[in-house]
Amino acid sequence: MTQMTGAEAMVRMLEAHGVRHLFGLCGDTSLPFYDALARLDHGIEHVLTRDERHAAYMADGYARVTGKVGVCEGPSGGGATYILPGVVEANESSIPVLAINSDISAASRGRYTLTELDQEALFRPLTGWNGVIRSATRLPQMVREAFAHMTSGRPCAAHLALPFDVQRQPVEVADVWADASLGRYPSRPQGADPAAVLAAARLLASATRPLFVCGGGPVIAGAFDEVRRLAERLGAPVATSVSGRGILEDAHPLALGVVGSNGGTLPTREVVADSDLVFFIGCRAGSVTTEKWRHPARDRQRIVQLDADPATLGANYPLDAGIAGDARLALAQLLDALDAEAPSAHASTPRGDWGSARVQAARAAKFAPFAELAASTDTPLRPERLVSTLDEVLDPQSIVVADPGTPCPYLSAYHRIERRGRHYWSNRAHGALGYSLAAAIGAAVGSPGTRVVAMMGDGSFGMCCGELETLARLGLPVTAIVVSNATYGWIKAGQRSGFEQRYFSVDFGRTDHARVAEAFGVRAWRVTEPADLRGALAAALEAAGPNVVDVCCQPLHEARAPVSEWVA
Ligand SMILES: Cc1ncc(C[n+]2csc(CCOP(=O)(O)OP(=O)(O)O)c2C)c(N)n1
Repeated sequence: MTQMTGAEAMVRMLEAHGVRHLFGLCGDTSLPFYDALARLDHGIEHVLTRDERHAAYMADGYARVTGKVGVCEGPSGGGATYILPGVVEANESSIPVLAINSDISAASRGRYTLTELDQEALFRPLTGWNGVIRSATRLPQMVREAFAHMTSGRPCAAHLALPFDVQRQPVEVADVWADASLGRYPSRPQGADPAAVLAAARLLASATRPLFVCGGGPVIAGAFDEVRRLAERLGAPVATSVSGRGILEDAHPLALGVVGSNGGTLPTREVVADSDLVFFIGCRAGSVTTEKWRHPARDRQRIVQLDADPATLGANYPLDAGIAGDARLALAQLLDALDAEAPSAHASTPRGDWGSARVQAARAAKFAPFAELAASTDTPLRPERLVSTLDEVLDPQSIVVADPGTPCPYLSAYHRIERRGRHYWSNRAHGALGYSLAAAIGAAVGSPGTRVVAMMGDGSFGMCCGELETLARLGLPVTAIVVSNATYGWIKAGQRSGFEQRYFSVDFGRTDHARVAEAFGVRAWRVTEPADLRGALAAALEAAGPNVVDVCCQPLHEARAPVSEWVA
């Protein structure tokens, strides 16, 4: 056999890039592709989802825990528009997700064919790379291009449209090959310009109160040792964005935790404000992490930035030094440069009360009021009690995914990270409600045997509960915790703090989420009394399969959430 069909070639190209899981849902224009998946022996497991949006979120969660490209698929028309939100989140979060939508045949274009839409134009501004495969002879090369773009430089999402007729056209077998290393990320990490490294090293060495703010970049790059060694050498507190959680375990004396408007607290903000040099590592210095560019302040602190994407450097702050490069490689170069410049000086000597002493004081000030509220037996149950009890019963090997609303600020601030790596995250690019359940399913597929917790508000639950069927069918060890407060609490809190409590169109009815879960065949607990919480959570986390814990919680507008705009 010297030829195969386009559909078969797509399956073989995915296989050749090391793809083992494919999340998605069927459609008329996908039939040849599905038939190839059914007929060929390829080792790819197809995970049938109930919505393309969640297929993309699953691919995202899968990519975050495996270090591999996550792949999702759906049909033309609605399949393409529905898959889009997950592709956008992955792209902006630097997570390599490949979305494939089948498409109508070339001959059907412009004839009011059902599901016709311009997929190329739709995905162009929202992916790092995309294209319509207009001829099967181009298919192998286009798949290779997609993988190369997704996993090199700043990782990104890619989209391929696979027309129906192309799925049936012939492809030469000899053209079907791949560089399997492009199936993982970062695939082609690049070191930094030595002159830029030297300039940054000199600034860091001369700072008296240096502080790091790590984004998701060093986590993606696997720069765990490099960040720790550099921080210890300089005695620098290590703060993170929400996406940077896990770069250092919380038990490390220099781990300051999250800073910014979502999960940051006044004590941690003060450490940022008191530093004389802030080093953004794989962090874009966006609005949330910097509290709208107020912390750090442009005029009082020196700023150094390192990023895999050169365009990010200096986008938000004028830089005293900027380094373009992979965080793991560039930080190793920085350590070497510091050794060469000043072999003995600045060797892990905390300066005055800077460094670990300052971090410990800030952590104590941050956690004291939290612990007080966590001990409260008030009804409805306080979010502090929920997060604190979860950490008491959670196996540290677990993975936790947070939706926006109550989960993101509370978990980002107070959930204890016991080991380095991507074990906790939230969808911080767009913060769309309804992400965590599907991302947790993807993470559970990618990390077999690991308990994965998805914490969501009831607003999020309403946007994702259809995937409880997928969860029940797969029997995965996912625990969904629903913060039930019958309101879009985050927005209501904004109406309270910024609009004189003129509450408008934010409250909805109370759902019994446990009964909904049971209807899908998922075991569930409903908790209304604080005294019952621990038992329910422990039972859910110990159980073998999927489950839901519905917790009636204090709404955000009445709580003391770590959200700086409301605290102020
Ligand atoms: C898809 C989407 N629509 C709207 C928003 C705006 N938004 C941000 S937080 C929030 C309320 C969240 O409500 P819920 O999930 O019930 O959690 P709570 O804040 O009550 O804890 C809304 C509507 C969003 N983030 N995503």
